[in-house]
Amino acid sequence: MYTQAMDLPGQPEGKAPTIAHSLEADPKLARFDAAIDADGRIEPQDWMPDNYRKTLVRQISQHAHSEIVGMLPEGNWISRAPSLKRKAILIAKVQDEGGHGLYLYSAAETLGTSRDEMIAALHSGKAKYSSIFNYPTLSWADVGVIGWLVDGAAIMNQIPLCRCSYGPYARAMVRVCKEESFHQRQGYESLLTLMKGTPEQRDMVQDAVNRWWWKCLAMFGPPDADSPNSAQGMRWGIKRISNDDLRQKFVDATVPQAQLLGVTLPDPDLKWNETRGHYDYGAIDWKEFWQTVNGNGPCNRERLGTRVHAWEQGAWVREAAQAHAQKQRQRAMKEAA
Ligand code: BYC
Repeated sequence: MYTQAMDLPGQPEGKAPTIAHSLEADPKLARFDAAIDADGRIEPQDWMPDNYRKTLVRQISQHAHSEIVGMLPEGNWISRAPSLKRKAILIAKVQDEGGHGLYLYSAAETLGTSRDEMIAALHSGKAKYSSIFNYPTLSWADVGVIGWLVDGAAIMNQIPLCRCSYGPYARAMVRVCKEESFHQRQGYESLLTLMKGTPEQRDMVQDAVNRWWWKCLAMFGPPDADSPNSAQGMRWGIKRISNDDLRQKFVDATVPQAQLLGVTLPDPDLKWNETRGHYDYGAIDWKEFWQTVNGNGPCNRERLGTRVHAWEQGAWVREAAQAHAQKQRQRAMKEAA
């Protein structure tokens, strides 16, 4: 359903060129810029500007937080899945999201930030995570719609990150995208099944689509003109496609899927624009988006509360794992002596 292609009209390389620094003035910066200009990879041992490091820690840790907070809305449905098959699929999916969080925290750690620091920033409310996970999952159809639309939006955003200039992040994203593809398909397949069911089941799907559609469009971030981090992120080859261009790609890919499914996307302004070769769509409620990003969405407090509680309840597991590792190390040293 989604391709690896990233070509956009009028944006052949997907990133703006960096300004070359003279070798004599700052050889380290010149080497870094040359690597970025040549579309090379920056690795943990390479020199990098402080702001490049900071930007990556911000984005990768926010991404990791989104994965583990993203386990919660769907996790709520594991005990209520309608069949053993759906329960097994949902458990696997939620477990995958936990795994994505772990790859991403590990990628961020290669930049010199500890896992404890990142988790503390999440728990104190200082760090952001995706707005989308602050909305409730009211029915079983929400689980299918999250797979179809939320994971669909995530793939659209994350495929370009497989070519991010920072090696560990780019490599983590390859596996994440493969797993997100499975997530998207299982969601869509679950909705296809519901749409073949009773009128009540079809209404439940339509209701879930109505509640999630606009939130998914906002998930790509503010419009390009109001996105303070985009220009630098694109110049450094961290972001490859802008927020608005990704949003447009998502709308264009999703409309035919909605038609096949038999649901209506809740936007009277959604129509094909022959001149642009894209679908036009209506206005996104950015006020509501910022309210949610800033901690005042419908479920922000509940989500953070659940995370903090899980962290506190899991303290004994972390302590036991550390004690076990310490014992193993001591045993290995004894045997080596
Ligand atoms: N929610 O200048 P901008 C998943 C913030 S997990 C909250 O455009 P940037 C999944 C942004 O951080 C999906 N905040 O920023 C998991 C910035 O604030 P700060 C998560 C948002 O970084 C489980 C400010 O707004 N995906 O798919 O250039 C189950 C200005 O924005 C949001 C990722 O994290 C938002 N939606 O671009 C199912 C992908 N949007 O940091 C699915 C990696 C923007 O300056 N991240 N903000 O205080 C990215 O690609 C980019 O960071 C973003 C934002 C496109 C999100």
